[in-house]
Amino acid sequence: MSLKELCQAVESGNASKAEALSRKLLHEGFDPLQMISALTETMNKLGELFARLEIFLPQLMLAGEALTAVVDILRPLIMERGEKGASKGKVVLGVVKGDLHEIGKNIVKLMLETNGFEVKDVGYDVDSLTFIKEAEAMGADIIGASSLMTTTMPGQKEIIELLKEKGMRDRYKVVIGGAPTGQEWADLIGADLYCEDATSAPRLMAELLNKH
Ligand code: B12
Repeated sequence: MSLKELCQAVESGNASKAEALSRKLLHEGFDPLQMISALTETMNKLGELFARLEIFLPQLMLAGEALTAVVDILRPLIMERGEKGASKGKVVLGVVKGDLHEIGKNIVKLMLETNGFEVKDVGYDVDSLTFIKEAEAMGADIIGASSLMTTTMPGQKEIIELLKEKGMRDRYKVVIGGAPTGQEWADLIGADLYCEDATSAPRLMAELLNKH
């Protein structure tokens, strides 16, 4: 029994096998965050196979569903370990317009909540104005925007531009993430922070808020 088998089960889109294996691994004392990180690599690999037409959409969909099933099993455990106490900050979190990739965003939400942040999940395929309206309604500190496609990355930029237009840029920190994004893109669009993964996000976001 190994992490590799779990990755293979997700890769082949076998959700029930992936669920059973993740339960076993947990039972053996495996770290749930280590599992998520290995499975993220598996999904990146699948993305490459998909781009090379070596696998097709149905396989991506099944793998996505299997990963979601595993995350559902890991969630209570990660939550249990979470910090309790005063809120570290309020975050509006969503996936930008035109983009339906929500697995990463859901993991970020889980990690933020278990590390003392309040999160308003605005879902996926969210237009820029909605991010801002939700941030106003929540009195958020941070707007977190995920994008998984080069074609939807401009949505992150649009949020920042719209904040500027409204004279509200100083009110919220804008944090971006998602596989095709990066520090260079964050600098280019003037985002306050780029996070490569969900594990580092709570610490980096807390640092960002404490800076000011
Ligand atoms: C699974 C998947 C799908 C699933 C999504 C299921 C779901 N419910 O989310 C399905 C099958 C539906 C799908 C559909 C499509 N997909 Co797709 N998909 C993927 C795949 C393989 C994995 C994504 C994933 O879940 N990764 C696992 C998670 C855990 O990682 P993550 O999302 O990167 O998130 C982590 C970090 O990035 C970070 N993070 C992410 N967001 C944020 C936000 C903040 C604020 C912070 C702090 C951190 C953070 O934290 C997360 C956890 O560590 C990627 C490949 C890839 N390299 O990403 C392609 C990929 C994104 N898809 C792609 C494509 C082309 C499509 C389709 C257009 C295919 C089609 N022909 O229909 C559609 C588009 C649908 C749409 N409009 O959005 C391309 C995009 C290419 C591009 N233009 O950039 C990719 C890159 C594959 C490829 N190489 O061709 N897809």
